[in-house]
This record gives sequence, C-alpha cells and structure tokens, in this order.
Amino acid sequence: MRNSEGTNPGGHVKRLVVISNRVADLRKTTQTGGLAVGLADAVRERGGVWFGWSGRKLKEPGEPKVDRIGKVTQISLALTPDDYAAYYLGYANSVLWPLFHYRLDLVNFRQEFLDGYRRVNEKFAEAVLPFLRPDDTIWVHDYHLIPLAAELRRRGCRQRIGFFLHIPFPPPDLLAAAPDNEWLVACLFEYDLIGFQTEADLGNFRRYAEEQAGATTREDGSFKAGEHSFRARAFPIGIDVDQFAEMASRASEEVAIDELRRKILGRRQIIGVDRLDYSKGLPDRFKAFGRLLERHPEIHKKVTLLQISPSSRQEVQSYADIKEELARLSGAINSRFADFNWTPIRYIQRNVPREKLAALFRASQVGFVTPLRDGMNLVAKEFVAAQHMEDPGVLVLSQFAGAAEEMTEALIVNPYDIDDMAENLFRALQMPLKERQRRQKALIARIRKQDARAWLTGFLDTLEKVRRAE
Ligand code: GDG
Repeated sequence: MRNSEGTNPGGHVKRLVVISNRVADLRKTTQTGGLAVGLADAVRERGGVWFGWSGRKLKEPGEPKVDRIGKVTQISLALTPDDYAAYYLGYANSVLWPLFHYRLDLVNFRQEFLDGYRRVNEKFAEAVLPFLRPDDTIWVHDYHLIPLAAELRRRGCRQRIGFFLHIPFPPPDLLAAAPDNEWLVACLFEYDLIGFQTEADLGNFRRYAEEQAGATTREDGSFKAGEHSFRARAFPIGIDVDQFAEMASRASEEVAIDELRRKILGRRQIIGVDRLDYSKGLPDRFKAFGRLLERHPEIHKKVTLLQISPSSRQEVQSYADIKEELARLSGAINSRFADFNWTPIRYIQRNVPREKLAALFRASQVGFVTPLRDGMNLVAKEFVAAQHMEDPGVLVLSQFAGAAEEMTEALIVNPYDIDDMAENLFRALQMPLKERQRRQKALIARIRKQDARAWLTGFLDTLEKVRRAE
C-alpha cells in the first residue's frame, strides 16, 4: 500500500519531479491557466521538485534558478528570445495547440518551429539532468514537452516517466495532417504512462496507435509498440473543491455590494471566465447572449453577462484577431440593447485575483462555459464548487468540453448552435429551485470524487505500478 505522499510502509518517500513548460508561481493568486491551477493545487500539498521555464527571455539564459516555496523546490530556466519564438509561440502554440483543438485552419507549420521545439526539449533535458536522483518519479506535462522523455532516455535516465496531456488528443485523421505526426506519437511511446483527460481522447490515441503505428493494445490500458511497452489511461483533472468553496464564501466587500445592487434591481448575472483563446468559443457565446435578448425582451434589464477574459499569447496573430472580434461584438450588442441604467455585457480583459473570481462565481446565477473544444475546463468545476447549496446557480456547459463527460447534470449545449445556447440560457434563468438543487448536488458529488488529489494520486499510483521493460 502506498499513501498519497508515495510512501511505502517502512520505506522511503519517493520524490516527485514535475516538469512543465512554465513553473507556476505558488505564491501568486492571479495564476491564469488550467495547468498552473490544477497542478499547483496538487503539488503544493504533496511537495517535490517543479522544473520549467521561468517566463524570462534572456540572450544569455545562464544557470537554472532554484527556489524553495513551502514543500516545493522550484527550478526554473530562462529561454533565449529565439527559442521562445520558435518553441513557444511557434511549434507549441501555432502548430500543436490549434491542431490538437481540431483547428487545422489555424495551424502555421514551419520547419524552424519544429527545430526550435526539438532544441528546447534537448535544453530542458540537459538542464534538469543534474538535479535528478535515480529513484525519482518524473511527471512531464503537456504538449510543449512531448519529446522530453526521449531526450532524457537518450541521456541514460532509467526512472519511471509519466506524461499528462492537458489538452484534447485529436482523431487520427486530423493528426495525420501534421507533417511530423509519426515522430510526435513515437515520442509519446517513450513514456511509461500517458494520461489523457477523457475516454474520448484516450480512444483517439488508441486508434492512432493501433491503426497508424501498428501498436497492440489490451483492455487494461497496456500498449506494445515495437520494443516499447507502456500504459495509457484517462485521468480527468479536478480542483481542490473545499478550498475553492471556502474562498467563494469569503466574498469581498466590492462583490457583496454589487450583488446587493443587483438583488434590489431584480437582476441576474451570467458569468463566463476564460483565458482569451479561440478554443473557448467566446464570439458565439456573445452572440448567444445577444440572441437571448433579441428573443426575450421581457428579460431586458433583468440579466447581465459578466465575461472575464485576461489576454494570453498575444504575440500569436490568431489571438490578436479574437481580441478584436470580441471588442467589436460586445460593443455591437451593448449599443443595440443598453439603456442609461443597464449595460448588458460587462467584458473585463484584466486578470482578476482568484479569491474575487470565486466570489463572483458564487454571486452569479448562471455559469456559461462554451468552448468549441477543451481538454477538461476547470472553470466549469470552479463554478459548481463556488455555489450556495441552498440556492445554487446553473451551469450551462459545452458538449465539447472534456468536463461534459462527467458533468452530465449541467445543461449541455452545442457551442456552434447559437439558438440552442440562447434557449438553454433562458431555461437556466427560469429553472425552479428544486431542480437547481438536484443538479447541484449531483455535480458537486462528482467533482469532489474526481478532485485535484484524486487526479494526482490516480496518476502517480498507476505510474508506480507500471512494469518497466528493463
Ligand atoms: C488547460 C486546458 C484543462 C481564468 N481567468 C482568470 C483566471 N482563470 C483561471 C480559471 C481556471 C484557469 O484559469 C483556466 O483553466 P481551464 O481549465 O478552464 O482552461 P486552460 O487555461 O485552457 O487549461 C484545459 C486545463 O489545462 C487543466 O488540465 O482543463 O482544458 O486547455 O482555473 O479560474 N484566474 C484568475 N484570474 C483570471 O482572470 N485568478
């Protein structure tokens, strides 16, 4: 038996080494981005080493920097501006991100991007190597670092290495459009365990492995491809539910006053919170809210949409485009419907501290989460965790968010169908208390069962059990 810290009875604690593109700042509460949030919750509690890019771009990156924060040793590395452009903006965010989110139209493939991606993965391997101990458990995260295990193995690493993909894994036909897809998937085969968010992602991977890479697979998730044997399974990521609920219940004065004002006016709030990203379905979300107002004049002045979307990856053109489109759309909807005492859409482009977000979720009656494609979507789970159990809000959730696989008591919508979204918003706003409570009860039980700790221990326990081909 092994407990959550990875201790063998009478044995020693196995050290966990997490490697991800960015090292999250565990001291900050404005952390945006699901990987940082999900992993920070898990690692802060368990402790270990966290290795990754510091976020700095330097001509001479120098030696990695070592910091100790609570139980975690953070080791961070700077990148050169060229590496940043080719690896981060280029291959990771202009090839893999759109490709894995089914957006072939936005893929911008260039050989120098791929070269930069390989180069930075080699640099990561070189830099982390001196810090590794023979009995460490290594856990690599996300699409930026797919080739890292191969680079570490080439340098003699015999440790168990696991990989978790935070974003979707596309169907084989789509993946085949990437010039280097065979190499990419072969890199995954170097891990001992590959974790996906959902059964659907795992199914896509299995089909690719069997059909394109000649792998044989077994029911228990073990795979054999050439001389490689490994396991692959779905481990849906979660949040620290109690911590988030607690944060939500400590409403800031500002949020409380705003809530009171709306109560007096009999006005309800729909909330959306997303990094500004084309995968999140924001333009169609705004249009659906506009459609709701168009179809139901009786709710004018009785509802607002609060959308919080801090910018991300602004140096990539498709991100600048979406920003412009949203400014235009919110402006058009507001100028069509607004009155001197009512602004239908409040669109905030700044980063809001996590405590305030939690309180805003609690003060809202509808959580509107409509990605066109999403690995999991933690915002859906945060909205549910933040609700009052006696008087909960309603989650409206895209069928294409990984979270929809588990959160079936949400109102599930098609994010490409504006009418469907508008009607479900209306239904959410009218939903009787009893039905809201029933749905909330089921949803909270589900996200509690599959929380941050269950995700972490589920993955690490499985990794420990994988039999390595020595
Ligand atoms: C990737 C996958 C997967 C957002 N705005 C603010 C803010 N946030 C926080 C949210 C949430 C996180 O960022 C976003 O997480 P998501 O899961 O919704 O989405 P991605 O960033 O795309 O994350 C995703 C995830 O990795 C984990 O595996 O679920 O599918 O794409 O926690 O609350 N936080 C603060 N201010 C903001 O303005 N403090």
